[in-house]
Amino acid sequence: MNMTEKKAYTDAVLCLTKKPSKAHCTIKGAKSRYDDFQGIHSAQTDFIHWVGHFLPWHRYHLATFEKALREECEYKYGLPYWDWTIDTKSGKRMDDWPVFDAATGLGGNGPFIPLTKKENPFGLIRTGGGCVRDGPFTWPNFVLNLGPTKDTSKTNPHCLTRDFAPTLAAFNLLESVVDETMSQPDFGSFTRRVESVPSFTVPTIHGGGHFSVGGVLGSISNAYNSPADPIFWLHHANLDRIWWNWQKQMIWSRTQDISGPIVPFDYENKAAGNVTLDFKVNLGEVGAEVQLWELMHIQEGVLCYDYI
Ligand SMILES: [Cu+2]
Repeated sequence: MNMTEKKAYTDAVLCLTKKPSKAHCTIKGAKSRYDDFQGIHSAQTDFIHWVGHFLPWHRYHLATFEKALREECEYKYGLPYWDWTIDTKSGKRMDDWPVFDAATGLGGNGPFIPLTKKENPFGLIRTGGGCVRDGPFTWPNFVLNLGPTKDTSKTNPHCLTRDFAPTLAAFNLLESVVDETMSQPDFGSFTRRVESVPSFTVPTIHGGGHFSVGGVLGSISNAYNSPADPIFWLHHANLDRIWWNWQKQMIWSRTQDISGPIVPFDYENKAAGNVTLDFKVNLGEVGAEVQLWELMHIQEGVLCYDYI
């Protein structure tokens, strides 16, 4: 992305935070259009992670967010993605990664807030925790109204927080982890490799992006409200790009390959079955109900975009 495109993206995100919510009948605490997109993720968090439709649901969420940027905020480009392997390879300190630049990126870390052992049970080495201090998304220019709890009926204006954990970036956000993910033979094993296990013991590209930036106290580490951090969209677009790259290796079969549990963590199918192509997902008031087959190809069904 050039400077003009980067500025257009951050301007368009800020614009969405100034437009009134259209989903506040169901997401009662939502004030802005940006809240709508955070709120629908929050409301559905317990049903869209550790399931077969994790990747398609987030693909649909991203495409609908991009549509809002373009149709409601005069954004003329595509949703950007963040290929963190470039940054981990660069050898630069996380604070110096271009994506966090105050002038041309999304701003950097929050100030350090010490935590007790109880408050940081996994003992993560983290370096921030407070409100983001520079860049386009500082308080009160950028206001989040939902969270940090999962109750979307309450309006609670607060700042964006970040809590960089550079050791997690160095452990998870690597080309070798992408390669291992890309080498999975079928969708079931691919998506499990993306989500991996909910701990910090196995490197994973999904959790790696969330927790490297969000540590313990950062907005993007909050499972329900992670879209609060505008870097959420860039991280998930990169995961979606990796899924698409995997699909393109065998385009015909892999755009029809879906599996994984309907019920979170039900990998043994003890509670219910696996999702199939006619499984339905929705974005509530934010986007219509669709079937998974409509989300399998990024230029077919309800989607029309590409990665360059
Ligand atoms: Cu999510």
